[in-house]
Amino acid sequence: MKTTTLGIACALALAACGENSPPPAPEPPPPASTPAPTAPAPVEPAAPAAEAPAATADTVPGDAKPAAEVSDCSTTIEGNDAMQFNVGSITVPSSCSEFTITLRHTGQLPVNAMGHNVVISRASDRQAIAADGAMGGVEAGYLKADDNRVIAHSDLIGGGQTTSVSFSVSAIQGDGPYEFFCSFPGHWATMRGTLQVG
Ligand SMILES: [Cu+2]
Repeated sequence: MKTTTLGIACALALAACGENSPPPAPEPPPPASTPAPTAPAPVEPAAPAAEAPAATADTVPGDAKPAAEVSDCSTTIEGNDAMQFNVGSITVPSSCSEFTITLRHTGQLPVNAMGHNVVISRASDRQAIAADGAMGGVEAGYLKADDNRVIAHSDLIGGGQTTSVSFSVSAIQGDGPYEFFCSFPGHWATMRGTLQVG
């Protein structure tokens, strides 16, 4: 019956029974009250540095993916959170004078983590366009301003968004081959396909 006795003793002399219950946790120290000189905002997650992709310019891009379905001089393609377009080639009917590519980002990641766009250029210009674009950052849509190697491009979008780009078909009837690709750093390794007039 020691417990009971102790209990009563405690009831009579609360202060003496401190050992039975842990002392109240000390208040957390107040946050350092130095007038916070705004710490440099953490730069947005380092864009995956243009890691050397295994694919080279000589590899046929998107060769394992289906061709885009085209109708009314337009097509809709998809980009996802796994850094993939759903098609590997787009053939523009020669009867079209203008062509529109709509891009749906079917993923959920935000634009600064998994942004996608559609850039149209000569295949031989792709790497330089992407390298220069990477320096512009996400705000610039990962494209250099007024890059005249870019034939056309859409906005850079995040998961759940849709964008589109239109261009004159005559612009891809010159000295190709031409491609569509995503200029987000590192993405073109998997996100590109052929673009031709057929
Ligand atoms: Cu992308």
